[in-house]
Amino acid sequence: MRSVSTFRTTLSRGAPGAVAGLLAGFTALAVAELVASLVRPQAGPVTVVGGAAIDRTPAALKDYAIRTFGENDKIVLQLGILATLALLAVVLGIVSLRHRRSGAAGVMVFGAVGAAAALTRPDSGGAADVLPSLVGALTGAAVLYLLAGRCSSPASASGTDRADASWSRRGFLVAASATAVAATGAGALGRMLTGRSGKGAAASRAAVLLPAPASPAPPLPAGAQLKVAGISSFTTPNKDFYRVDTALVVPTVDAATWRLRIHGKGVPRPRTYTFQDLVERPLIERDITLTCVSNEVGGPYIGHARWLGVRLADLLRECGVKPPSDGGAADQLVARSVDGMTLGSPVEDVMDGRDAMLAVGMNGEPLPFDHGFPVRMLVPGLYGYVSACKWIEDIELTTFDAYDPYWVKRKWARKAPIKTQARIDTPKPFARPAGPVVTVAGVAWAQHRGIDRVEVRIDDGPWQDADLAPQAGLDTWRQWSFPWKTTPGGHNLTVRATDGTGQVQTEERARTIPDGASGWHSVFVTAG
Ligand SMILES: Nc1nc2c(c(=O)[nH]1)N[C@H]1C(S)=C(S)[C@@H](COP(=O)(O)O)O[C@H]1N2
Ligand SMILES: [Mo]
Repeated sequence: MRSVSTFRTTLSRGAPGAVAGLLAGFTALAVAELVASLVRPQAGPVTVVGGAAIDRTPAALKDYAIRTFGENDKIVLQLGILATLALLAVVLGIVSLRHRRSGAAGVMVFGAVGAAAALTRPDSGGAADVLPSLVGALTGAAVLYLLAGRCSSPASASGTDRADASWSRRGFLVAASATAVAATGAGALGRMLTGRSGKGAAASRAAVLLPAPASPAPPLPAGAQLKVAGISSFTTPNKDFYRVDTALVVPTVDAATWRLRIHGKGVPRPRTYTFQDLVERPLIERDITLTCVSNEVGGPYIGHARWLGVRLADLLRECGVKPPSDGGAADQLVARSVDGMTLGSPVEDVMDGRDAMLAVGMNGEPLPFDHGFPVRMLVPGLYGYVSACKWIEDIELTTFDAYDPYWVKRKWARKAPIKTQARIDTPKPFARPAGPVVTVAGVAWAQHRGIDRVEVRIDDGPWQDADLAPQAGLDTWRQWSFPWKTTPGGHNLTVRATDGTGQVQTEERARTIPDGASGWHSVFVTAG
C-alpha cells in the first residue's frame, strides 16, 4: 500500500511538470510552424527532421516501412517523431521541476538538432531555414522555464498555508491554459499562411491550358480493358495512381516562375526553359505504364496513364547533346527536383528513339501536385527511381563514374530496366470462388519490350496459355484472363509472362533491392 501511495504522490508531483513539458513542446512546434510559414514551409522542424530520417534510413528498414505501411509510411514517420518528442517533452518537464535551467537548455538542444537538420537538407533555402527550429525552441524553453516556476514545488509550498498552495495551483492552470490558447493560435496562423502560399501554385495549375498534342496517342485497342470483375483498370485514374517519393511536404511549384536548366558535360549550348517554352513546342501524347522498383511480386506500385509532354531527346539535341553511341561525352543524365531529389538515367536510353519525355499532362489534366506538377520526366522501360523525376528543375549531363544519385548512394542499382512481371488481380489471395469455371485474370508488364505470352499453372500442373487482351503498346502493361475449370478444394494459382524478346519471366526470387523484385506471383484460393 505504501509503495502505491508513494507512487501516487510522485505522480501528482510530476504531473504539473509533465503538463508544462508537453505545453512547452507544443508551443515550440506551433511557433516553429508559424515561423516556417514566413520563411519556407519545408523548413519546419518535423519536416526537416523527418526528411533527414528518411535519407538516413537503411534500405532494409525503408523496404519494411513501405511493405508495412504502404503509402502511409510518411504519416507513420511523422506520428513517430511527434510521439518521441512528446515523451521527451514530458521528461524535460519533470526535470525542470527541480532544475528549471536544465529543462530549458534541453529544449534548446532539440532546437539545435532541428536547425542542423534544416541546414543539411538538399533543398535547404540557406541560413534562414534554421529560424523555425531556433525561434520555436527559444519560445518553448521560455514557456517551460516560466511554467516550471509556477508549479507548486514542495519547497515553495512549505511554510505556506493551504490557500497559498491552491492559489499557486490556480496560477499554474491559468498560465498553462493561456499558453495552450496562444500556441494553438500561432500554429493555426502558421497553417493558414502556409495554405495561402500554396495558393499561387494552385492558381497557376488551374490556369494551365494543355494544348492538343501534335502527335496524339493512338486510341487504346478495343478490348485492352477486359470486362472481368476485380481486374485493374487499364488506365489508372489520377486519384488512384500510386505515389512513391521522399517528400514530406508535397512541393507546390508555380508554373509561371518554374524553370528547367539543361547543362553539363557535352552540352555545348546549355539552356533554360520556361513552362511556356515547353507547352508551345509540338507535344507528344503517349500511353506509358510506370512501375516502382520497390514493388514486390504481386504488389501495387504500378500504374498506367496517358501522358502529354515534350520529347526529351529533342530538347537535348537542341542543347547539342549526343548519345554515347554517337560520340557523346556524357552517359548519365541526372535529373534534379525542386526538393533536391536526384535520379540518373542512361543518356543512351533517353535518346534511342523511345518516348522519353518531360510530361506536363496526365490523363487529360495538368500533372497533379502529387505526381510532379508542373513538369516530370518519364523514360519508358525504366523503374521510376532511375527516370521519373517529379517537380524537375535541372538536368545535368554527366557520367556514371562521376556521380551517384540519391538512391544509388543508398545501395540501389545504377541502372534498372523494369523486370518482366505478371500479377493475378482476381481471384484475391485466400478467396473462395464458386462455380465450375472461375475467371483468373490480371496484368503483365515488361515496358519497352512488350508482353507476348502469359501462362497460368494450377498447383503443379502444366503451364496453360492465358487469353491476352490486345497489346496497347510496347510501353504499356497488358491484361490477360484464364478460364479455370475448378475442382473443389485448395489450389495454388501461379502466373508467368514472356516478354516481346521471347524471354520467359524468371522463377528466381529476388528482393526489391538493388534492382527490382523477380519471381512468379501465385495466390492460394479455395474453390467451392
Ligand atoms: N522529386 C522526386 N521524384 C521522384 C521520386 C522522389 O522521391 N522525388 N520518386 C521516384 C520514384 S521511386 C518513383 S517509383 C516515381 C513514382 O511516381 P508517382 O509518385 O507519380 O507514381 O517517382 C520518382 N520520382
Ligand atoms: Mo520507385
